[in-house]
Amino acid sequence: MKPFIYITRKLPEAVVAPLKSEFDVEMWEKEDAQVPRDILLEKAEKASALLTMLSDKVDRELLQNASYLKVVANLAVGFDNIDLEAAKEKGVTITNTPDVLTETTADLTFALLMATSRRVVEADRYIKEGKWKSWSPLLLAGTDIHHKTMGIVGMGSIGEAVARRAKGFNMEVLYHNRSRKPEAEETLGVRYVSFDDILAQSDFVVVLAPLNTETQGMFQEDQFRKMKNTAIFINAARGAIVNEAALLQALKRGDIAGAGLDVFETEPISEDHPLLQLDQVVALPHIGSSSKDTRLDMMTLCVENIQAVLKGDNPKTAVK
Ligand code: 8YV
Repeated sequence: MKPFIYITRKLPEAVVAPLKSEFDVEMWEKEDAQVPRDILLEKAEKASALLTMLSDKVDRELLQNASYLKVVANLAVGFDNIDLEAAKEKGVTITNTPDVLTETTADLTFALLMATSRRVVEADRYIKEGKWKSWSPLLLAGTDIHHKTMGIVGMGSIGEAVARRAKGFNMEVLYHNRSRKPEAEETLGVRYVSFDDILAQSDFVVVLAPLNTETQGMFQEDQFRKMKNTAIFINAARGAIVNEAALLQALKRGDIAGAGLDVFETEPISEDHPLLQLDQVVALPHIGSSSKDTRLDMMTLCVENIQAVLKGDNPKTAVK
């Protein structure tokens, strides 16, 4: 019997063809719904490999009953949906998709920053709703980006790629990270400061940290109060790093001026969520890495990682 591989979303045939020639492959086919938990558990019990998304919980319960499982290839650089400790105990290799999505995610982060500060979405809505009747000097006046200060929270490779873009806009770039990055300081001219200094000094606070026990709930009412009231908050990392109720209040009170969000505490966020009713919020449906080329590269990397592990080789990008 061929080893069984379960893929939790419909992926293009060309991407999965190399797996299908060697293994028994099944995909969740519905594009408008994610695979229900009971089906995922049932498939995992038979699978040698799973190709998963962030929205699939690969927890102890799933891993304990997955007797044949050798590898979980997560279609994301983040792996906060996976219990790494339980996977290690069970000898299951976890892989992610770093590097291939770095530049694309940095592009989107910058797009979000620009859209929020220059009110691009509001302006588009304004013109399409037929509101553009005359020109006035302060029509949809936004906030400048150039020569301002960006504070990056989480200086991994995506943080560095965003810093490089910021430097092209003549911005000063501060960063806060678990560990200092001397090479980035030297090559990019970024400056390490405390988290409180990021909050106090930045015109743009940009969150690009992974979600873990240290970063969960890092932004509460206090943190927003410490920010400039002209500041714009950008989150392209994980919703749970931020207390969303505190963010909403900060925006309503005017503690900060705006927010660009690609991620939310609960995804998909409901359309009547109060954050989405604010003009100073630009919201995106978690599309940081979503360019056609990059998503294809991510999927291909997942397939290669599965092939490697099932052949007994080391995968390209195992999570350590
Ligand atoms: C994922 C992401 O592609 O890589 C990550 O960690 O957040 C995105 O790039 C997306 O969430 C699909 O799993």
